[in-house]
Amino acid sequence: SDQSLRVLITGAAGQIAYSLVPIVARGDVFGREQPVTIVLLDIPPMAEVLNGVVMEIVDCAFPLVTDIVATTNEAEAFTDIDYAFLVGSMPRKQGMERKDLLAANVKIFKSQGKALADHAKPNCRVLVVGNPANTNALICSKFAAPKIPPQNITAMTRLDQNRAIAQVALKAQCPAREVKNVIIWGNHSSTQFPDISNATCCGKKLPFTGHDETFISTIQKRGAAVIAARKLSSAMSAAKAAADHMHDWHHGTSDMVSMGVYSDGTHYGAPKDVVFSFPVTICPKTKEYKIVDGLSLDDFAKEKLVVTGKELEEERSEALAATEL
Ligand code: NAX
Repeated sequence: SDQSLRVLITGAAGQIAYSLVPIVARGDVFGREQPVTIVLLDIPPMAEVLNGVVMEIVDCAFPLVTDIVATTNEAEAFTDIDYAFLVGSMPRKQGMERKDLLAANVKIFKSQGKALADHAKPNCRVLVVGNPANTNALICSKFAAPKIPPQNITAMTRLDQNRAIAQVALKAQCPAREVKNVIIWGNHSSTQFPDISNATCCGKKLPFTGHDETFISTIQKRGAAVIAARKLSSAMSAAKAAADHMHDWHHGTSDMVSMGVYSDGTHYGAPKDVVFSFPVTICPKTKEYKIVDGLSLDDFAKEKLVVTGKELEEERSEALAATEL
């Protein structure tokens, strides 16, 4: 169908993609009436696994899936796409330094940024999930520009937001849907600042607002806790969060949601030219997000934003060196 949206998922043979594909294919992201063409990209050693994933998607007989394209060729994968979930990245290998991992991954996003510029639709919207997500998104945007504006390339902090909402809901003994205005600031890393000082539950201020280091570190370390228990990193919850992020970007939302977005240096003292997680709202008509301004930050919060901003600047200089920018 002509109106089918072309949706790319990279890392398609991996575990997050395995949970994400059915959410997209059922219509939970782009709508129950919206046909989709699912485009899957992974690397050549994963071609056989990828083929198995395609067999399963076929076997689901999803009514909304117009076509399935599976490839290990970047140019083919990025051609004419409307939306991209960039999930694929290199996992940390034994003995690998954090720095080496960053260098390896930003090179993937340099190449995919170029592929976006060369092949994607100019109004394509991109969510980077693969870590280091914020810095990968920054590098991707530099190589996708000027054809794709940096505003169209975002990084995922929605899993952190959902984790924070869930913890608040547990503590307040209310349903998660009643918890609003939880904010994730900064980097998707252990320096992120999950901020509940503006949060509400059932329209009322929380009974336990204020900054709580135990809560903050629970959110910061939740990913590690899942790995320790499951022996695998978060996948179901990561896929759900990626779907939430794209759903809200596509449909708009008046709720405050957190997204890693290109920072122009004019909001909350966050550094310029990094991808920083801010609270945003999204206009349902234009599908453009707007950073929520005017929230007050106390000294504790300001200090947290400085720390996570500095980390993003450090990652940026390593990434620029690794991609020869
Ligand atoms: P998996 O290792 O299961 O899958 C990753 C897949 O990506 C593999 O099949 C691999 O072959 C593929 N891949 C590698 N290089 C590629 C390339 N250049 N092009 C296309 N595909 C490529 O990892 P999974 O558990 O699915 O996690 C994927 C990424 O998400 C990781 O980087 C992970 O750190 C990150 N996460 C980010 C989160 C966030 O909140 N932003 C949370 C969840 C997750 O940890």
